[in-house]
Amino acid sequence: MEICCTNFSLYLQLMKGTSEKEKNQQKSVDFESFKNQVLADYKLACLSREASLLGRKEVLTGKAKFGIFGDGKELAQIALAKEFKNGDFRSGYYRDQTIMLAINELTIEQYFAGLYAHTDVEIEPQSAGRQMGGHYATRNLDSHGEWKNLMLQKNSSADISPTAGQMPRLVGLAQASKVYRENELLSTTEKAQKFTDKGNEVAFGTIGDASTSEGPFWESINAAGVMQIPLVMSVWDDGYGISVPREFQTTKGSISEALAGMQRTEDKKGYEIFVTKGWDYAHLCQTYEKAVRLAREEHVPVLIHVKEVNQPQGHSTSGSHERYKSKERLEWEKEFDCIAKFKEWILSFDAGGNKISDAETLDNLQKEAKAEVRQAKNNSWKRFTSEIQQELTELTSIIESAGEGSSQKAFILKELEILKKTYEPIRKDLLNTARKVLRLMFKEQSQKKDTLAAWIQKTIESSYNKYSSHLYSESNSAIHKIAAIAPKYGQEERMEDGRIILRDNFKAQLDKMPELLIFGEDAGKIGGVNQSLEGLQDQFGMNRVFDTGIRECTIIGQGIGMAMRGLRPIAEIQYLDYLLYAIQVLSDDLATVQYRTKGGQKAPLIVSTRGHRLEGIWHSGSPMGMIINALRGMHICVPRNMTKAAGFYNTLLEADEPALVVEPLNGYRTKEKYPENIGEFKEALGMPEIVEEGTDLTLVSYGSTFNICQMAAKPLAELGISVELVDIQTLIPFDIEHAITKSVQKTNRLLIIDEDVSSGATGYMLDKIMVEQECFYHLDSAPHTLSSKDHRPAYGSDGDYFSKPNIDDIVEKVYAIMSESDPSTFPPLY
Ligand SMILES: Cc1ncc(C[n+]2csc(CCOP(=O)(O)OP(=O)(O)O)c2C)c(N)n1
Ligand SMILES: [Mg+2]
Repeated sequence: MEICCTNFSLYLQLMKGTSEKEKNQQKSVDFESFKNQVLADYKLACLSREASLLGRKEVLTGKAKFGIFGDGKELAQIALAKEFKNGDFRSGYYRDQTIMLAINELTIEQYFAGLYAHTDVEIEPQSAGRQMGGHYATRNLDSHGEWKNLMLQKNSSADISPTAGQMPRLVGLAQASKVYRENELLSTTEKAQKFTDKGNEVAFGTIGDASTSEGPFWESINAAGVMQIPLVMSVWDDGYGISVPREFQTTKGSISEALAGMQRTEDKKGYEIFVTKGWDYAHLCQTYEKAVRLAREEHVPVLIHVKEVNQPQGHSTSGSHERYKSKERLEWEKEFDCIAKFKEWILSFDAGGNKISDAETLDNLQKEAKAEVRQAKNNSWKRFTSEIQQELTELTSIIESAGEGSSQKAFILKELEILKKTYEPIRKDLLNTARKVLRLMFKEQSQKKDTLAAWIQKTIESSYNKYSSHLYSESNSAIHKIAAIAPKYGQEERMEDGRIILRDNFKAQLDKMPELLIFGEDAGKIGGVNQSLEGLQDQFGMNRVFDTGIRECTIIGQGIGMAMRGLRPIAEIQYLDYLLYAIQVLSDDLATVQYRTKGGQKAPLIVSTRGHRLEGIWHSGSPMGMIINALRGMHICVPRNMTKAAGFYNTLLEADEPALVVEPLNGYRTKEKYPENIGEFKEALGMPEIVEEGTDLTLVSYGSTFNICQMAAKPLAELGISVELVDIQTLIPFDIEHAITKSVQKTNRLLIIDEDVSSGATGYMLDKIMVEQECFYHLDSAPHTLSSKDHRPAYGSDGDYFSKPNIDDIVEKVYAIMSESDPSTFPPLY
């Protein structure tokens, strides 16, 4: 189905004979291949349309859950796909089935497998049934989680459902081309050959007209205009966002008019803005050819506002568009249906007697398309159901056999009958019946019952791979496979500010890894607000260490997109408090990349930020509970000093997983021992450190608060209390080897302290320790937590003292626990 036709739009012009010179060239053009190309496009448009029509039926008859289709957008997408080359990337949304079909990265069978949620990745390669239909992706990793050669295929980053959620990542995908083009040392490395041909790749973005209202759209468009990166942005403008019309969405009711100020001029860089119509084949082809050439060759971002697009079946399978579109609009949509218009154009085409086709041929192509789609759908359904049928046959015989000799036989067979009568049963129906039958037999003991129980367990276990694998990397570069290396210290003890250790470590890594980039607000010229990147831009250049605008969401997007193209970005968010501007993209996009593709894509982005104690409501937050709950799928490191932080960066740079490192804000000017093996030592994740041994109570904490807990150890010792200090070091993964419970086995008391709100990260830790580690067996006192006040921290040192756990609070909390269990030794203080 692939379309390859160079100079296609020029050809159209030539055939129309718009100038004398062109007329003369006309003869040299092969009309036959042009004609075949147009007919192939027509057939593809029909195939895609039939898939939409039949897709809707599959949902309405209950075989698929939900459908959202690309009908009405076929022609524009065919024009776009003509310009899509190997190595290019798409970052789009649920209307793009025709692009995916045209670039040969989706078959009609796969499209239906997606609708049915087929869990076999070979059959449903977009997401192995994890995402609803209409969410597309290519397989960019091999079965071991290693990069394929992305220059040998056309690539699509994996779609997400939040509207405009594709935008931040798009910026990074396009920026990668610029990074590769401007850094020859990098683009000529062997590794880079899998990702680039000197930065000639284009990133294609698509979005609906209404979703341009979202903040990430504007932020991304501005960032791409500032950076001048090869981004080709298509807006499919059908005039509605579900039912809300364009006039409620966009200033002047037109995205190209609203963005007109971004149009580049002779002396100012900006966008090249194109306007075209979704039903005008010739103009669409000409527009895309021009626009993509500009982006590819000159790295000018372009916007293509595709107007007069329609949606013949309405928004999705939930509801009909008759509810909100006027009669006139609905009639217009019929008249200006892009396939009907394409047909008219083909039939009226006449270049000096050369015609493309007649009505009968086109009707036949349409009929062929219909038959092919129906056949593909049937094949897909058969494959989907045959697996479950096999499981059903197996279960039926197990249940029948279990029923024999059971006192509950009549009830068991009744359950089986209900299952057998279920129309198109799914796994849930099978398991539901099996588990009910097992419960019916709860008082019996027989081998047949055991066989049933074993079947249930086996089926649940195998569902892990189907529905729950790949939340984290399963490749050889997974975090847990990276061996730790301790920092080494020489004879002479050298003490340095924490920031120097970080800086020198980044320097060593930048030296080693040409694909490493570090960027963020103030990260470039001044070397970071805390000087932890001091001098690195001078040394490594503006392409490796650079400033960005103040736009956290797209800083993360830059990181995601570049990480998907083989680069190793460290994206800096200036303060932890401002991570909230990026939490949506981190949570919805970055944290789900591996999971939503079942290991088909990865984005090993490291997000670096600094947080915890400083001053004022928005410079001292520590909302770790929110972060860990939003970012499952990422690793979260909370080092207590900069040597630890550097150790985490070194581990993460060897791994292929996304992670967040929260540097302790008050640690940049604190003296630390300077390791000799800078850039080499690596900290293991999920391994708490027992920093001080003790016997009376296990005190668990992390980050800046840990340092305060350490200060509390001395006054506690003076009170006769010996605490065992445990730094958890990473919140995700959390204490893999249950070091905390091992400590409590000795002390029998537990206190967890941090500076999040109550029941935030302390609630998470308590659950892990009590429920997962079953620590309660070893406790002689109730487990306790100590966290900050539930309001944001007040400004100033007194604000800090009264908002967050301070040394006195910690000492007294530990004392109170001891006093409760031994009041004669530790009489109450108050
Ligand atoms: C952040 C977010 N808000 C709301 C939705 C629900 N939603 C899904 S599609 C849609 C309308 C999008 O319209 P448009 O961008 O014009 O695309 P179209 O469907 O018309 O192609 C809405 C509101 C969503 N998916 N994500
Ligand atoms: Mg729309």
